Amino acid sequence: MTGAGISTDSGIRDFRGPNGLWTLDPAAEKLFTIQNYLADPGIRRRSWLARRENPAWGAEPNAGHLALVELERRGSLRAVITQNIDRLHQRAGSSPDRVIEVHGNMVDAVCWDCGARSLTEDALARLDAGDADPACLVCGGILKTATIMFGQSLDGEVLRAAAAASQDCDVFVAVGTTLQVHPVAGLCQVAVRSGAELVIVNRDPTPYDDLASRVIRESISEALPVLVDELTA
Ligand code: CNA
Ligand code: ZN
Repeated sequence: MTGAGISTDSGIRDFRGPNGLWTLDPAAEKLFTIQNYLADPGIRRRSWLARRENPAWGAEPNAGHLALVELERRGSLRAVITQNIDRLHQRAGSSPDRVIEVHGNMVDAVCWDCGARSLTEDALARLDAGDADPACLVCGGILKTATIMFGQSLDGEVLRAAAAASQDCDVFVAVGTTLQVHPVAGLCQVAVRSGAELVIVNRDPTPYDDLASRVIRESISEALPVLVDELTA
């Protein structure tokens, strides 16, 4: 299971690490709350601007993402459960049907009112053309990226797939996540209860470190290739 920390070496900041978006600017958190997004056109405008500036659009996968592709190539990957919305696992070469995006993705957009799906890229083109808060082209409703904001519930089917994978593995590796966002963080416990070994690869301590048989505090892009070799030796 991966979090924002696997993508920092691709130039995408995390939220809660030492240089994290929220660590440096705690007020940014309110951009990510669904109630604020729905209620306040000003927040939506800021949110679309932030999306447009997101470094993920121009980022390339790093050695951490590639290590998980290699784990799959060696036949040892059950799934990549990711909290990330940046699509870098798929772009690195992980099979899309093995990547479980528990917090959605930023490439797709969805209408809050009618559920119509579109591309974020198209909304950003409208933004560039002067529409600061692009509405749904089908019903005029509120458009947002297909990401899960605070206050939104997770997709039940996606969460079930993540829980099933957690119950069905020998080793559960939590990579680059503070394990503070629930219910996803609880998957560590689900895996351990089902008999899996828990390995944590994260620079900062997490609430699940005591449950882990190994905690690796090194750089993810350096440590993950080594770990993959060890796990498949
Ligand atoms: P987080 O809470 O920001 O934690 C990231 C953790 O990774 C921190 O503990 C860091 O110390 C650690 N870390 C960062 N870089 C490295 C590195 N190179 N080597 C070792 N450790 C490192 O992120 P979580 O994923 O736990 O939080 C969940 C949120 C963040 C999810 O909803 C994501 O959608 C959201 N997010 C995603 C992205 C992305 O898609 N790339 C970016 C920022 C935030
Ligand atoms: Zn609509």
